[in-house]
Amino acid sequence: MSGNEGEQAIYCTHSSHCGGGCLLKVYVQDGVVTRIETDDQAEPQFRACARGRAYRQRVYSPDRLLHPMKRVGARGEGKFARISWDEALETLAKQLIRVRDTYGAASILFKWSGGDTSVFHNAMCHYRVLSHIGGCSDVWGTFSFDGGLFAEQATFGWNDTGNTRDDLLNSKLIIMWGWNPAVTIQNTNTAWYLAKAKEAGVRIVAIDPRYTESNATFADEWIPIIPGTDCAMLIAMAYVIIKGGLQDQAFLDRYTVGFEQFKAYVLGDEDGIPKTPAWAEQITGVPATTIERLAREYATTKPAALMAGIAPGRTAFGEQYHRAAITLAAMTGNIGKHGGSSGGRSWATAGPTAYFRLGRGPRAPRNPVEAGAPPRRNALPAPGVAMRRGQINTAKMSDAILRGKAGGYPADYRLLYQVDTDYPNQYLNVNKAVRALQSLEFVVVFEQFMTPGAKFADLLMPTSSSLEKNDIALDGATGFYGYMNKAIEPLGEARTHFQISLDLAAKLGIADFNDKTEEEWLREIVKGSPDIASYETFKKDGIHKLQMAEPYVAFKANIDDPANNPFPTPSGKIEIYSQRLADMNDPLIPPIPKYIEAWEGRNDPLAKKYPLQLITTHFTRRAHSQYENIPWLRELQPQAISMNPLDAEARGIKEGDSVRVFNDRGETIMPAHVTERIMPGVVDIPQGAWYSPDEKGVDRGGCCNVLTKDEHSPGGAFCSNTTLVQVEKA
Ligand SMILES: Nc1nc2c(c(=O)[nH]1)N[C@H]1C(S)=C(S)[C@@H](COP(=O)(O)OP(=O)(O)OC[C@H]3O[C@@H](n4cnc5c(=O)[nH]c(N)nc54)[C@H](O)[C@@H]3O)O[C@H]1N2
Ligand SMILES: Nc1nc2c(c(=O)[nH]1)N[C@H]1C(S)=C(S)[C@@H](COP(=O)(O)OP(=O)(O)OC[C@H]3O[C@@H](n4cnc5c(=O)[nH]c(N)nc54)[C@H](O)[C@@H]3O)O[C@H]1N2
Ligand SMILES: [Mo]
Repeated sequence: MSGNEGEQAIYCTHSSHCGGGCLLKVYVQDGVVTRIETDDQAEPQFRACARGRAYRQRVYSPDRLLHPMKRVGARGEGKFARISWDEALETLAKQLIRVRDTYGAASILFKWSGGDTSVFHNAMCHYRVLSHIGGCSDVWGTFSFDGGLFAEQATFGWNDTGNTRDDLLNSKLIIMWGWNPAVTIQNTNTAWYLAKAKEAGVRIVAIDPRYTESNATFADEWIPIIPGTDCAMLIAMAYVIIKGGLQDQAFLDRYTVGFEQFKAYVLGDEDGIPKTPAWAEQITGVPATTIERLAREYATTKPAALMAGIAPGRTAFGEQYHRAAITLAAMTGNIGKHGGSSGGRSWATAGPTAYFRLGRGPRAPRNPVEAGAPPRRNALPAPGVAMRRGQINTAKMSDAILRGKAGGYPADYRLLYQVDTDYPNQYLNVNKAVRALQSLEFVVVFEQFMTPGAKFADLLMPTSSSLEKNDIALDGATGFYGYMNKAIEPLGEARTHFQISLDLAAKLGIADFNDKTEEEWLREIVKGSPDIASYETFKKDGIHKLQMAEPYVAFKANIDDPANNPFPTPSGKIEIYSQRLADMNDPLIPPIPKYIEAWEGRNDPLAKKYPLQLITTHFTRRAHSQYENIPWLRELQPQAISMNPLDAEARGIKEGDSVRVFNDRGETIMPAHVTERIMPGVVDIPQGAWYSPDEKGVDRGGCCNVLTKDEHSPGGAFCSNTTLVQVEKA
């Protein structure tokens, strides 16, 4: 559509912690966004989903925070009074210095997350300020895929394990293992390539407790599986392959170490238990015949892409599932080949040689608090150094705040500096997180809305939306750089993260904090890219799509020319057996992938009291908790708990009934969605709904995290899919 008179169209790449990046065509008249369309440039187009198209309602939402505010009621009550930026920054500066001088810089706890997933205006702006004044305690462990990162580091020594998605068209068989990219965006256009693969006749098999939109649209076969047991199925597939002599022995001999030890475990030589399909059927609920058939199919169809989703890795022993998936990919010789897959995370960087080549942004001194910290017990040396920083795992943040040094943590935490994240809403065990928040001396939150987390702030700082700043974003199924053009001025007194960092640095009297404007920094960053010829063209088009001669395939160089490209592991090979893991001497981190039964699984004694397994999936209309308050998006789907008719009938529950979902950690009330699209014994609450406790402390907002356990796997995975609950009619 062309613009109306006086209306200007601006291309703005958009990326709000949603797993993708897309191009918005934003129409602006007299400084106001009038409507939003999407990519109408050359193919491949990076078209927006419902959230991007609804972004106008986010910008102009009546609950946008437009001014700094200070708390006037009790903490968590949500009563605030407007203050000036000057007072807000002065208060923050004083609190930071007070806490640092009284307790030490380690008592300042810095927690950040996605926000707008862009390279410049992000939480690092704040981190730089804190690093200048003595540092802060940081938190390690991504929410998303630490089980996968750990497994990749152990096995490949490297985390860029993904291919560009156009390579799916070279596959003969795609296994979507706990992967739902039609809904949970993992690089914009992934579902488009799956659709093209489907059209081209590629066979697609889905393994998931739910019959998802992706399964319904793309899969030829759906195999339901008991959550948290995927590793057992993969190991039984290895059994079938070994017994049938179907493994690619030449590949294993040339590129891997430790297959023999794994084989001994699989065949039962090690522990007397052969890991047969019948053994796995008891654990996974998947018929032995199905496991046998899929194993043979995967081993004999070449090339085949085992797309190991990250949700099965967010479980009690998530890294074992990822290690097993990589091992199967090696056994079938699918690593480093077109149409194959490394078996690493379904959502991993396809690069860095393919994209992400940008220049340097602002620098900061190393955070003095974490600089001298001892390495974590289960940290492996790997390029993902950022993942190693910090001494508290994300899953343990509430515990660390509540127990501090007495609980074995490195410090007592007094001040929480919260950027681009929704603590407590997105964190395991919300009721514990609330107790942790109440125990702190000071909480500052940088927010756009009065979220569940914002309500607990002592000081609330309004941040600008995606359309109110210039920045650069990435995240396509094939490579692109996106320019996030500033379409309008920040609403009210909202400020960008960069601007806030400059203002705070000035208040704290930090000399030489910055010497460039936003524009100068972005030019500097682009200038460092060998891919982008002209900053002006990039900015005008809002996107620079990379033209590649062929799809990018992870580890292709290591496989094509191993002599010159050893894997960055101690042995230089793919480590099915990892000596580094053996050296950890922890039975829960075995040197070869093993099935370890989860706590809060079906055989846990707790299952008598709480017999349903809860999974907490990512939702179409939200990016985590973001967009929950957008009316156009709320119209799309109700927040509800999905349950199988067998489980519903046994409890007298009908579609739409209000139900209580509870365990010893908490309770939430929401409507039931009774559907055969989820297997019996499993319930699903889409994550991200806003925690809204009633006067009795029962959540009425549909927030799954009042139920989840604040625990991580031995390798660091956030265990948001390992939880037992009971459901009753409310
Ligand atoms: N629309 C939307 N897209 C998003 C996001 C969002 O919030 N909304 N968030 C983004 C981010 S940051 C992330 S980390 C990713 C998350 O991406 P994922 O983790 O892949 O997303 P989920 O929806 O949690 O899970 C994917 C599928 O795994 C299944 N599953 C759950 N547990 C198990 C299990 O134990 N075994 C098996 N086999 N399957 C299981 C679920 O039923 C679901 O269909 O998505 C990104 N994309
Ligand atoms: N039970 C359960 N819990 C989960 C998950 C799960 O699957 N199950 N998934 C986990 C995963 S994978 C993730 S990644 C986390 C996500 O957890 P978070 O990253 O904490 O979740 P978001 O909802 O993205 O929160 C970002 C917050 O930052 C605010 N914000 C402030 N400034 C800005 C800005 O400049 N831009 C933007 N865009 N936002 C800003 C937003 O308004 C929003 O409230 O949740 C985790 N929690
Ligand atoms: Mo995530």
